[in-house]
Amino acid sequence: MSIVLYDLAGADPDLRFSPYCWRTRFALAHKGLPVETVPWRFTDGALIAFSGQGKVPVLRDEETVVSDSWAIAGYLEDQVPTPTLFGGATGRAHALFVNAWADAALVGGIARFIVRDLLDVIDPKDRDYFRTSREARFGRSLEAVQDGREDRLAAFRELLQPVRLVLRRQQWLGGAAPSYADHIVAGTLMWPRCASRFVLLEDNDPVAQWQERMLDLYGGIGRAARRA
Ligand SMILES: N[C@@H](CCC(=O)N[C@@H](CS)C(=O)NCC(=O)O)C(=O)O
Repeated sequence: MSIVLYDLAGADPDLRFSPYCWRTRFALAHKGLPVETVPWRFTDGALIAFSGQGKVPVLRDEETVVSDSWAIAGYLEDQVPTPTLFGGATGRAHALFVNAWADAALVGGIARFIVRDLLDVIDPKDRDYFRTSREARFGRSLEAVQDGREDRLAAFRELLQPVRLVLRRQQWLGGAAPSYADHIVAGTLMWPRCASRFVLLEDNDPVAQWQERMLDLYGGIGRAARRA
C-alpha cells in the first residue's frame, strides 16, 4: 500500500488537530502502515475535489480514494486484517456505536470549550469561513459559545463517565489491547490537546491516565504531535 492522507492543518503546517484525522492516524499506526500526510486547510476544497466531497480525512491508496474516518477504518481493516482494529464483525458493530457516540456527544461537547481557540490556530485564510460557518451552526458568536467554560467543566467530565467505568475494569476500550474504539476517543481528545491550551481533564482522572498511555502508543505519535 502507498498511503497519502489529507489532514487538517493550522497556520503552522505541522499543527494537526482534526479529531477525525487523528482517528485515522492512530488506525494507520496500529496497522504499522506508513503514511505521507498532506496539510489541508478548510478553504482548500479543490485539493480534495477528487474525493467527491469536502471534508478530511481523505485517504488515497494508489487508485483507491476513501473519505470519512469510519469508512477509512473499515477499508484499512479489510485490506490489512492484522493487527485487527475491531476484532471481528461484532467488535466492528460495537466500534460503530463508539464512533456515533463520539460524533454526537464528544465532538459537540468539546467544541463548546475550544471553538474560539481554534480561530487562533487555523490558517488566516480560513478565518472568515470558519467564523461564519461555525457561528451559523451555533447560532451565536464563537466568543459567546466558549464563554463561561470553566463553569461547564464538571458537566463535560460527567459526559465521559461511561469511558471511565470501562477503564476501571480494563486497560483499553478494546479490552486487553487497544482497538479502534480507543483510536476514536483518543483521536477526538487530540483535538483539544493540539488546538487549545484549555485543560479539560484532571490529571488523576482515569480517562486522562488512559490518554497518557494512548499518547505513548505507536512510537509516541500522539505525544510528539505539535501543540498550540
Ligand atoms: N464524518 C466525518 C467528519 C469529517 C469532518 O467533519 N472533518 C472536518 C475537519 S475536523 C472537515 O473537514 N470540515 C470541513 C468543513 O467544515 O468545511 C469523518 O468521520 O471523517
